[in-house]
Amino acid sequence: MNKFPKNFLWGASTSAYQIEGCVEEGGKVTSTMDLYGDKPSYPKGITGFKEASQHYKYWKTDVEMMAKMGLKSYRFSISWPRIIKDKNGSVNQEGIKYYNDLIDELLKYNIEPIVTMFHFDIPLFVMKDGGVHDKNFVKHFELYSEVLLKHFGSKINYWLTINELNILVMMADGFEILEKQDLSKQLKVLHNLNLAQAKAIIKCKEICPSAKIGPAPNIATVYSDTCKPEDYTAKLNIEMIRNWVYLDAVCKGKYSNIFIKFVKKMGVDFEVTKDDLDTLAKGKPDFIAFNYYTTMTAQMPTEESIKENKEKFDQQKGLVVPGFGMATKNPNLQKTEFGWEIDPVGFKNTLREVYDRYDLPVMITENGIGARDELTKDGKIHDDYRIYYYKQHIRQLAEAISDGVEVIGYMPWSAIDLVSTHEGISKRYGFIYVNRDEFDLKDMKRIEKDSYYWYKNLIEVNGENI
Ligand code: BGP
Repeated sequence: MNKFPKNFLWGASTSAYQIEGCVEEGGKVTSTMDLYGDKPSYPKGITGFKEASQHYKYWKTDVEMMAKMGLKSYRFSISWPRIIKDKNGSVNQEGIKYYNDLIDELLKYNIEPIVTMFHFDIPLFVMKDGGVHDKNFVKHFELYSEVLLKHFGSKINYWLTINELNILVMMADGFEILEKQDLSKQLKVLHNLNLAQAKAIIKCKEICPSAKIGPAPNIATVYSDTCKPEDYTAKLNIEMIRNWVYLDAVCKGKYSNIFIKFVKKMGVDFEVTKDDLDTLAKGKPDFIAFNYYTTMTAQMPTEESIKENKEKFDQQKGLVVPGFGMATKNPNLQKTEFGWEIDPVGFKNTLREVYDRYDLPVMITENGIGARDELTKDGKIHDDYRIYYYKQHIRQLAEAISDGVEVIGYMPWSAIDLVSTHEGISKRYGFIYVNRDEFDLKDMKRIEKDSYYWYKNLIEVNGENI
């Protein structure tokens, strides 16, 4: 029996601000992520994103190495601030040329380019024009998506709208979108991002009718900490605000009644007009892409458990809403050295839940393990823990497919080493090592890790050896 479909898109992922560097080159304007690393609140002792892996300079070498690894697809993001120069929508031709060349190079090697329109990096001119909670945001994003579709549409079969829309909303302060957590503004961010996404989907259907387009949130099955009914309520609450609100908006074209009531009970206005609902209803996706790293476990918090909870909030942990739900530890799971729980069976379950709920094909656009890889004296990187992580997850992916989930492709994080969203370059994810440290750029040499050769073999036999 074949474990994976014949044209399964084995691939790998990156994002522009984490890999490109060279932020002053190519007519790029400043983005929120360029400044993120300079913020007083940014963790000390780790690099920001200005140099990253200098993929802007080494893209040809990188693509050649990806081709030698046998990748069938490559998921990357286009940097909005490399494409649009100002609030009037002037287009930066250098940026257009850069991505056209990159796409052509991928096609030369028969690698399917899978393009994320927006992965966390917002041009500063958009922020100055009201920011993400302002209606202008939708207009700016619609215009940007139109430019992308017109310039690259003839070569792109799969588009992704917004990376981790849900995480952007939940961590709005962390991503420089809002000064502080503020539910009323976060709801505006949520709704604007949903409208912007719907507009991009509508544009895609108009300009590139044969292309497919989907969202790319970060989705995680949520367990109930115990079989206490209150904990199960917390599970339902947390999964609603962590997963389903976002996918409901794009796939069903509406917000659930329970979510609307929840917002009212919190005493916050959430304005959704008839026109907005029409837009959401027209902007339905062709597939669902999602990023999966781990699951979450929820309990109904008490004053005491909230006080005791020391978890810092990031993409995968630390979510607390008093009287509603709180993420807690799962004693059945091991953790990565950066504290994220490892849950391969949860991967299968998440795939099944998403497919079952929305009845659309799915694509995995991130999955992987961040680790402090070591370059040995003989120039090798023995990342057996990464191979082990992938084996466990790809086995569960095969099981999900055999259970009936329609999966288009698997693009783990990341193709090459890049700067982590908030933990520097020492938290490495790549199949390809980049020889630099937090602040010493060394020679930026690219070196294949053991996992590179392992993944190459797996792709060669279409995953049959898993
Ligand atoms: C996802 C983001 C990626 C990437 C990844 C790993 O949330 O989409 O951009 O950063 O997580 O996370 P981190 O870099 O924090 O380890």
